[in-house]
Amino acid sequence: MTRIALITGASSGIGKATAEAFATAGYDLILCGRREDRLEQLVTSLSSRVRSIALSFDIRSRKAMAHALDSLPANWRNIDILVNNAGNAHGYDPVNAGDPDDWDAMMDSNVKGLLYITRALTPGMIERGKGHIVNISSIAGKETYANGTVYCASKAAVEALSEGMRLDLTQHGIKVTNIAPGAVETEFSVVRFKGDEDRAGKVYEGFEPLRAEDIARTILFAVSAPDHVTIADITILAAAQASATSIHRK
Ligand code: 8X3
Repeated sequence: MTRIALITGASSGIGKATAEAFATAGYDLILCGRREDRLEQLVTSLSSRVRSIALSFDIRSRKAMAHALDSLPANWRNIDILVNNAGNAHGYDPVNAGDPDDWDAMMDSNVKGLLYITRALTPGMIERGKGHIVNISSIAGKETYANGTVYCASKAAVEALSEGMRLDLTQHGIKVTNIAPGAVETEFSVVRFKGDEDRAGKVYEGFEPLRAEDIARTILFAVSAPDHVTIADITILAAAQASATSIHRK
């Protein structure tokens, strides 16, 4: 039977690449994000391969999320896989100078949004006795670096949530996978540096960064594991990267 996967943050980057990888594996896809036009384009581009549906809402709003999920047709409600990918870094400052609006944005999407949608989908998974949640964390959740303190804290929270969800949900047949990527070249740094493309480009200079597809392939690997296997935690770094801040540049 075809499995249904819901991906948050599907309009670009790792989320979009995951939609494409899942399409090659034949999953039905619920593509969530804020940018409706991009989601609709993705639905159209996948339409020859799989059934997919766009759900446009801001993960930070519980109300908008509930409204979007309520609009799902009955045959889209038995969601097997939740990929908690939505999230971003906003700003790059020491705590004494950071913008609290940036902190709110990171905590509200990376941590609270992830929790809201997990809370919404897990009762159904429990009822059906199966499910798989993939949380996209970061190397920043395992190592804290200067100027990224709040982003790192939000991802450290994702690490804790993955562990805790596994403790809470394993008894119900739900698998939880935590994936922690290193330097992936997407819109990530452009968003972090508030549209400064030159500054963002420098982050990936002198080495070959990870691509969104590298993470997507790993997510697909985790959800394709046999029933008796849980891929609990994977850290993926660029080959030139030894830690969050140690990158061998030419
Ligand atoms: C993105 C990885 O190291 O740029 O989550 O924070 S890093």
